[in-house]
Amino acid sequence: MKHTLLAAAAAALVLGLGPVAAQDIQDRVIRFGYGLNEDSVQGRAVAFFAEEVDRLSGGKMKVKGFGGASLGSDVQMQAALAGGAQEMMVGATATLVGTVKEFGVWDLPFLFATSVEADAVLDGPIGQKLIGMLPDRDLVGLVYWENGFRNITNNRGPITTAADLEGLKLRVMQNPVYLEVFTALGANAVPMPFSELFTALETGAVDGQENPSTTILSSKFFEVQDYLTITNHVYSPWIMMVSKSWWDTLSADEQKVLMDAAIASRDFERLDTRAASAKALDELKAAGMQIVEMPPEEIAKMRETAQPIIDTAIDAFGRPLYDEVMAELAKLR
Ligand code: KDG
Repeated sequence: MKHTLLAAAAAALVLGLGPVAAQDIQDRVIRFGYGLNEDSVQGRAVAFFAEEVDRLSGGKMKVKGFGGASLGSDVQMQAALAGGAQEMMVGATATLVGTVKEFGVWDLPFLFATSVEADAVLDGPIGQKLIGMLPDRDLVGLVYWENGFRNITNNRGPITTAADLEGLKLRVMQNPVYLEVFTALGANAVPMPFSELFTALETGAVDGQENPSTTILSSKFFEVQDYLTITNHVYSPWIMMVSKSWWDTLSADEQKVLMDAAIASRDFERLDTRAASAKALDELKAAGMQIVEMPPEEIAKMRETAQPIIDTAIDAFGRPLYDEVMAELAKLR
């Protein structure tokens, strides 16, 4: 080993590459689970992360992506990471609220108005403060990715008013705010893991669902859904996480490789999802979906109906945190 390092250092000096820092990096295989398809924003970003980790570790750290919820749902993977049975995952912050209640702030309807706001707050001190709450639950958060602004699809008919949600059997994420907001709007809200959603739509077990347009496209929901209504009713983040028991076995060099690759993958994913989102509506229209926008006055009715549920959620995770987020947003607006 010593001779190898000396040879590398000599070669680097000859080539003018400067001293080669000896890195404490072992051969490792890292199982990285995610819920969307391999050919999705999530899948492409995991592949990018894997390439970055391979490059930064000199080929020693190998990330194996497992898409399509093949390692389980978001909630199941969170448990696997906490138990040390899986190394990494990316999933919705909305499904973390049962583990760290403060993560409920990110999925409040109508919290963020733009991706610029979301990036600034999530990557800023408040986003990092919440990430700092994860190690107590045996999880390590690295970065936030963008899932995106969520829209409603269904098979019953065009939804152009808040009242049109009445009686709609709507799948929602496993999060109390989503459940209670759509229930208050008159829908028959059904919490369900993402991995069961396509079949539920295909069989008619549910009439509709809500997700960003990029997910509606990459998950081929257009094959089983006729109508799309643009509501942008909530900005939904993803979070990349590591098993803390495994993270603690890594050297500082190995942790830096993962962190540096995570930051690069965050920037890649946000560019990719925003480019994909700009094209998704045209592609969904070409695939046969009827697309309408919810008029502003109807969005206002949705916000009014949602407000009591939002207030209850804020009290549950703590109004000071909400006020801190709103103060940050006020600086940006
Ligand atoms: O595993 C898939 C989830 O990470 C993500 O897509 C969550 O938006 C989500 C949904 O509707 O479940």
